[in-house]
Amino acid sequence: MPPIPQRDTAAWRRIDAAHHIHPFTDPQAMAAGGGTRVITRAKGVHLWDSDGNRLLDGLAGLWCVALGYGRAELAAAAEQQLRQLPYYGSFFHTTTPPTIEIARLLGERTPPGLDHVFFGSSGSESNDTIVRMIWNFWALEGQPEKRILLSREYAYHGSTVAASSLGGMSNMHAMSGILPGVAHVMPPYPYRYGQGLAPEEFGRRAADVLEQRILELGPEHVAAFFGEPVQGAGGVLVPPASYWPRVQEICRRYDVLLVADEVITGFGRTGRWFGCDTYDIRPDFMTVAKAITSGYLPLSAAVVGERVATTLARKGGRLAHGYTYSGHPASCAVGVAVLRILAEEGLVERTREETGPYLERCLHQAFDDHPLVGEVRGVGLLWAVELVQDKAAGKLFDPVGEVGLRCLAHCFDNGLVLRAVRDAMCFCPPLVITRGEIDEMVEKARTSIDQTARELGVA
Ligand code: PXG
Repeated sequence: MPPIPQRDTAAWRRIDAAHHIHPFTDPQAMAAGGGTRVITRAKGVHLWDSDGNRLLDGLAGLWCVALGYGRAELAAAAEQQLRQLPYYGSFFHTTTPPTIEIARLLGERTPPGLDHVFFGSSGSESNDTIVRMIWNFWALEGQPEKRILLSREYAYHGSTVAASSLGGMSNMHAMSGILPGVAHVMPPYPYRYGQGLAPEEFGRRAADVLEQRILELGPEHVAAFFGEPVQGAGGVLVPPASYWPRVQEICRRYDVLLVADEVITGFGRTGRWFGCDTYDIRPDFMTVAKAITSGYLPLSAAVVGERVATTLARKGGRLAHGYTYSGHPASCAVGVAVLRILAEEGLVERTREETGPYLERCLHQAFDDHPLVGEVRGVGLLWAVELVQDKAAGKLFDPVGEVGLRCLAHCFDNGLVLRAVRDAMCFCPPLVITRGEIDEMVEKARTSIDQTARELGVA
């Protein structure tokens, strides 16, 4: 076969349009917008596309490239492992050294009592793993009728059948329906649900909605509650301090297992190793992925707490579950290197004490008084600036989402990648971002939001 000839951007776009089905993309809108953007290289917090444009990546890829691009240590860890043992699985009593090593490191880093891990290649897979383990657990405990799974509106837990059902994205449910026995409750999102209430009061009410739903369904039927410590893809929904303690109390009261989906919040993003540390959550399971390898190779884990792990080990017999790539040695080797670098470079502490607070100050300074901005919210290096129709009344745009997309287009034109969730402009830069780069990011966001405001005639 002759080698594929070097393509120019127009050729790439043509071929891509003909053959590549993109996730979460409307092909007609993509064509109307000039076709796909071809990213060809990256270094640190910057990307370059095939037209030579330089972009600051304010979203760390898809919320994952915590250590930034071009880390030679990560490439070296992958290469070394690929040369020594590129693949072996963990079915049928086998494993590999990096798989063992990262299992140990995860046990050490995660909150006490979460010491057992089952590997996958994506957050979606790990959430599906957890669903199967939950159903299995309750059956082994003699309560097979405990099957209902609760989660929240605007949650994102992935795109597999169970994960997309758990997610609270109505467009995803519209595409293919959801599993029976999954129900969604109100998230702690005051702009949509809590007008006029003080944050802490609203946080308590949001938790109480969970309790009401458990009582309606019957606690004997409710198996688990899934929640991201901070809802990421739902628009960086930061819970009031009153929310998680009450949710945990409710889950305990009705013996509902608690799953903390840390796919975005894990590995320093909120300024502690896990969102569970920031919000003092002691879950029965944790889902981790994304930053565990800084996105360099696919890896995820279902972290299983003592109670479930003990039952599965004592009564479960042969676990009938697994993926070819569970515990993939090259992914695990990169994961081990990521965890080492996060610790050696003090990136978790730096996020908590330096870069996180600096970004917070910069965003408040730039946007608190901006007429288009209703709220600046976030924690660590995970932030959102929500654009609203009426700042004084706290009123969202109707229809929601168009202004966010318009602003996002300006961001790209100004050399900045963000994520628009409805009309919330979301920031999740690599944890290695410097103060100077934060200045660049916020300045570009400000220019883009100003342009959007001018077009809408907002002074
Ligand atoms: N849980 C959470 C909290 C996530 O954010 C998943 C699970 C699923 O992980 P996988 O690896 O199966 O994608 C995610 C993923 C976006 C965006 O644009 C968000 C995610 C993935 C891709 C895009 O907001 N979150």
